[in-house]
Amino acid sequence: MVTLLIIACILLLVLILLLAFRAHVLIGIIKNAYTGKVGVANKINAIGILIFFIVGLIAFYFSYQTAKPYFLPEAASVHGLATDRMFWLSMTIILIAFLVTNVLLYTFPYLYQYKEGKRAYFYPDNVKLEMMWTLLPAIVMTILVWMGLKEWNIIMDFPPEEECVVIEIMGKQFGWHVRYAGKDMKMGKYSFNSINNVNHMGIDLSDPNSMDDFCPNEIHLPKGKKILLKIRSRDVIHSVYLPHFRVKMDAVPGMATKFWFIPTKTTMEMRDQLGKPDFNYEMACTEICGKSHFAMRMVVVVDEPEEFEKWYAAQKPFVEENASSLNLPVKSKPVEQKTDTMSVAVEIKDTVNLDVLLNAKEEKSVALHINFAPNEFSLSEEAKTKVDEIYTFMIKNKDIKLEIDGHTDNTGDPKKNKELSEKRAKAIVDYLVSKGVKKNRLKAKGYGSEKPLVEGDSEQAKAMNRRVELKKIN
Ligand SMILES: [Cu+2]
Repeated sequence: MVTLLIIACILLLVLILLLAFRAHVLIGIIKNAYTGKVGVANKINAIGILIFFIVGLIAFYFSYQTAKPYFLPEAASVHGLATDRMFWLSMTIILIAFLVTNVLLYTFPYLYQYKEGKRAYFYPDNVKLEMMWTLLPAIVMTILVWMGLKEWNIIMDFPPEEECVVIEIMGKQFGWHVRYAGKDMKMGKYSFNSINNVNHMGIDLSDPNSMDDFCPNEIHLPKGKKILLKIRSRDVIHSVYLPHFRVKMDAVPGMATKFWFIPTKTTMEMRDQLGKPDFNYEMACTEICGKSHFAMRMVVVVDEPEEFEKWYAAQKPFVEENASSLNLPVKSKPVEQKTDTMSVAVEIKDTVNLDVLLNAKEEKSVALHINFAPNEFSLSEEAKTKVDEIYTFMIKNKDIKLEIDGHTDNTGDPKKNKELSEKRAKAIVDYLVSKGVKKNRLKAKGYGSEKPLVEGDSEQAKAMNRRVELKKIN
């Protein structure tokens, strides 16, 4: 940084010197003191231009070296390696052309500066030279375009869906939702009419194929297998960006786009290669889509195929996980209503303002009413929408650490309530960590029904007491 600043200062100084000499000549003309002879300023100009070029080249080199640590590592996909090769080939050719033209441009004023008695050579045209500098770039361009087109055709040659792991991606302000086809390997239909604050992707719940589709919090991909992304957007244009795989495709409202690729390195292999044990692949949004655009991040995990199979088999279908919020009967297991019900008989609508925590004293806490299904501790899609606000808050305020306390109402066994509240608090922490918040910034605690917010047994009081509290910790 300091080096760059020094170089910038030197360049500025050279520019000021050149301007000063020019001003000196012009003032001479105005004052009639100018004799019309080419003075020493001409020589100094020529040397100045040369120095400008040399200092510029050194700055160019240093800026490259400074930026190098931020370059992406070697691509982790098959087509990524090919596109990177294309990129660096183009860069090399551009660099050569840049050096040749600029060396000529900056050295000629010095070599051919004014000398007494020397006259300029009149050189109107040279057909051979003109043919060369027209044809050479044309041929190089044609070869580059032809190579690029060949790669592009491979990228755009989609394999049949049956050969791929299909992942549906939905972008919305501000987050991603993804869906896998479930055990039957058939993705259910979707319709924008079905979209609500639980069913973010508009999954058509009347389609039998939708029944086992699942919507995880992070994307898992099997190494070496074909991945097909089917991309949609709910509101504005977003852009699916998986930088390490060199995947980028816009998510456009009203139309489905797609991209396919083959990942070649597992998360573990990449961590070893980079020497960063906490490295994670990610899916980001690369379209400036609104004020919380930066929060559109989802962790991507590349597994060995066997691990992927295990993960896939362990996922719970969307309809099962959100049965209570979707008002669907739960088929898989009967619900025992003995502990804290978390029923939605009375729903508390929070207006979340987490900013009050920023300058608050230790004991200040903010209560959030997040609905869980009875006896359940996994987060429904509706709950995730609320937790996403905590995520956005934590990403904006990088230094803040939070304690997440789970509270239940006083229905049922206090011991079980305490366990349940702890699991719910932990589920929130796990979700935030899965989105990329550092683990050491979060703490989960469960209080069960020990610390009610309000006294009483009314449904309203119970609903008020079923909550999560956020506290700032140091
Ligand atoms: Cu976006």
